[in-house]
Amino acid sequence: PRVIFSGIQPTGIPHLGNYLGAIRNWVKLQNTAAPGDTVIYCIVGYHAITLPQDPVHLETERLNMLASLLACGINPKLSLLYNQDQVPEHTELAWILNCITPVGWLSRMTTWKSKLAVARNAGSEDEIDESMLNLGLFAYPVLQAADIMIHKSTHVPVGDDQTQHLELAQDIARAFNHKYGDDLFPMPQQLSTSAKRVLSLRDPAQKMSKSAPSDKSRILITDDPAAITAKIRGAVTDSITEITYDPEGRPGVGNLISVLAACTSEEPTLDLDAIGRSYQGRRIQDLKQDVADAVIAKIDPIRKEYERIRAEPSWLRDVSEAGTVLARERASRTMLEVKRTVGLARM
Ligand code: AQP
Repeated sequence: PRVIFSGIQPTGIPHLGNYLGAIRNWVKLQNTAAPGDTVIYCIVGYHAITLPQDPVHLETERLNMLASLLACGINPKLSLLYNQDQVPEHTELAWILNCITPVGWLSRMTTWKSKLAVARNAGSEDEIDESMLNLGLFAYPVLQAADIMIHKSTHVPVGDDQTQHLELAQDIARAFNHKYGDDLFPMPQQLSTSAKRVLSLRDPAQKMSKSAPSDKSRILITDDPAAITAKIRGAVTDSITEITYDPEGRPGVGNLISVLAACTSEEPTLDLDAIGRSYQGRRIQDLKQDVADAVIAKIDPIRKEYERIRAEPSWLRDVSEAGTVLARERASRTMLEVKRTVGLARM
């Protein structure tokens, strides 16, 4: 049986990229899991604090993310859904893994290298300066490996941007098994989605992101139809009037076509060129209207569900607490084995 695990940071309401690229697939995996499979989704607060967060805001975002995942269709009766920061075994295992992970492995991570580059060239409006390059940010991929390994996960649905981190988790699992001569941890496999990366509506050279400064760059799952229409009408494209699908040369238009396809079908093999051709002779405004309608059809039921769920914080806390209990049971079993293996079990 498979143990499927993935996580998301409580750094803001999920956007269309998080939904189409990750959460929608999580729901599908949950609903198609075989008997005996375990499906685990985790809100990773300890990852969020690797960058500065306002404490009051973070508390709210953790509840918002829980409500968002439930609104998108994660069902706590089918999936183990919980907050990482309520399960101390994650950080306990991370420390032990820190002690077998060469620093060189982490220095090679492209996420770290790009943050380093930004910080070194920091201007006044840059998001990261050198003081933010903390040890937690550097060691983040080890905590991610611990998140996966604490549940002995076998399958991890994450986007291509996470491939390097997942390979690192495999290296760490292998290093642990090798050092202690024990096959305690299975090799976690990446479960990729065929979903195209959703790009920023303001700058198609960037992906859509929770933390980008402009609200207009992303569509949130809580946006109402008027907001969605306005953001898509304002999406940056290019000056060519003809509509063609050329994701490299025309990323703005390509992004609209791929969002249209993703919202109207879950079929991964959908022919995006053909969709582009079907708009021949029509205006970009027509395409944008169709994209807005398709996004609204997908997002609006989720928004309504979110509003209903978010109005019940005590129920949300019950869901999180029930998840915590189950997650701790699993995690403490692994931790006991790990501590026995390492020589830290008894006094
Ligand atoms: N634009 C995107 N298109 C497709 N998938 C995306 N994901 C993120 N952005 C896009 C996928 O969403 C999952 C959860 O992401 P995360 O919260 O762990 O952080 P992230 O990848 O760094 O996403 P954000 O939205 O850009 O958040 P911030 O701004 O907090 O860093 C992942 O599976 C990711 O692949």
